[in-house]
Amino acid sequence: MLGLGTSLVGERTVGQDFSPGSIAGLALWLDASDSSTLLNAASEGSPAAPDDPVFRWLDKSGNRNDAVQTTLNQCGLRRTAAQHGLDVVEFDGSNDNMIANIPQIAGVQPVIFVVWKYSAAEVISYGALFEHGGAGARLNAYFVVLSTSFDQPQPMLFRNLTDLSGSVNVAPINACNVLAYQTLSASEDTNYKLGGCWESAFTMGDPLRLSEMLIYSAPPSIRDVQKLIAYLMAKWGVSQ
Ligand SMILES: [Ca+2]
Repeated sequence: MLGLGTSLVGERTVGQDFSPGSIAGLALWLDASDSSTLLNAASEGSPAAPDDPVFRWLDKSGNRNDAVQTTLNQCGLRRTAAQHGLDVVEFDGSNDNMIANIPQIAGVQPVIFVVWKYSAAEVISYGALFEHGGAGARLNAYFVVLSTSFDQPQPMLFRNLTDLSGSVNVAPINACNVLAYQTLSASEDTNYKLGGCWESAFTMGDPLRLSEMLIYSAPPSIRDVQKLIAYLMAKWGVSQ
């Protein structure tokens, strides 16, 4: 673990030409503000029109770890100018989801940055903005929070952190959040399901919006984590 606290979000100064790709280890970069990456066919196709389903979300890391959904009614929708003037992908909280496969690197605990917004005060049962799959991984996905733009527990982000069995308060409602996590298991981090749980019996319950997601297979330095959080907060109009 990096052992970082919430204080590291205090640094906001990042050059406008900063790119997450300038920091080593970037394995996945999903950026909803780039409409050229939200495609209307699983086999790639063309950029999705406003409010249309997104079948493939192109990975901008250069690793081709695209997130994909092949079933029409399980696709998230492209929502334009939805957050700080930028597009987002909206998942319905029912059955929408996309899956991105990140090649596992032995012994490495990935660091994840995510910008998201949820529209309800609580999440039902095993809600999860994303979780990872694989043998045994569905039962326990352990993460540690490196930084958050607010001080609230985030069980909705990952399934079953601590045997969740009822509704969980996820206030504040409709606030855009920037979070950084490091996984505690290096052996189960391969398949990331964005926007929903693996088990269809468990749902988010209400729509959620995903703005940007970064996964680093090589944990960035504390300094670079600060840069990344500052970049995401400025870009998506998130204040402390
Ligand atoms: Ca749906």
